[in-house]
Amino acid sequence: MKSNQETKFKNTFEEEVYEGLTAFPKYLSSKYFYDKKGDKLFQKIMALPEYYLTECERTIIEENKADISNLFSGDAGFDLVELGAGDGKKTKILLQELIETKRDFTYKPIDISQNVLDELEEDVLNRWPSINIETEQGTYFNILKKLSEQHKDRKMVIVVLGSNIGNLPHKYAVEFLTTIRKSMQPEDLLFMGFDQKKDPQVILNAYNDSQGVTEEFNKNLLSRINEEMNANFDLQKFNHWPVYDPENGTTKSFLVSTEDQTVTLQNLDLDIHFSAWESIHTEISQKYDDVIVNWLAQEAGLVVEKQYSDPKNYFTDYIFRIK
Ligand code: AVJ
Repeated sequence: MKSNQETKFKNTFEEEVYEGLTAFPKYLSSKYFYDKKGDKLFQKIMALPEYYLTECERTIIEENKADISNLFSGDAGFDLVELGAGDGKKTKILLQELIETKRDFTYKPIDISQNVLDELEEDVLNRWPSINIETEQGTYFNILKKLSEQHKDRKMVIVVLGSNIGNLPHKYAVEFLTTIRKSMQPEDLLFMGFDQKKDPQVILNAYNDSQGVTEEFNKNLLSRINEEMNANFDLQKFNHWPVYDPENGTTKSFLVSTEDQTVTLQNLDLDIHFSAWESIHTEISQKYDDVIVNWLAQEAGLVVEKQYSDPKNYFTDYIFRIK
């Protein structure tokens, strides 16, 4: 981007909205779902019966917590670094186990939302007043950079739950895993959740729930642009439309313009035209199998040491080490 153009944007959100809405085909990044309202909507999604991911991973952790905390702990203390901690619902099962078995560890939850971190810290300290907890606000990328620069005298276990990696196309997933690997030493572990390929109908239902919460979540991107860029998107004139391709395991979510319309983004001094039935691509939620996960790991210099699945094999948590 040219520097004279750069000055017209207040932040990267504005810049990326400009880029995405002036591109063909149009797109917006799913990382902007998560403002205060988006955080709340995502928590509602995690509680939906159709959004099986959360319950599957909760079961996996519940059933294997003793084994997992043994692997995490080894003989000495460790730092438990959680990327994208959210409300920590599933992590708290592990924390409970680690505390009951008197392990020496520091919980370091990291999230992009300070809001979410404040609530998590308060809740964790209420439950376990003597726990060592150090929260940190930031993007995955900045935090990982910091982690790898920091001198390490302690084992580190990095946890990424919920198939958050699924928002990244494989190329960026490999970059993400490579950045994590660079911050790891031989005894360190990475514990990461990957949603698995399954009956396409089950997947579609998870991204098109009957209560319309996911629709609201997707459209919240447009609300945010309305609020933060003084725009006039009419949310009723866009349809929420997720699709799943069983060949490559990619779920793609779109917002589809139901009519020919022009939207004005005042702060960007920008008019965007939509033809009837033109789309905005807003998210990918990649689904995996063991072959893909092993390939991603291999590309990033990691190896799978152990894996855990739920009884239906909907979801798998993998433990990786550096190769
Ligand atoms: C937080 C990225 C794992 O893709 O399943 C939920 C976000 N999007 N419903 C996912 C989401 C629509 C979620 N991740």
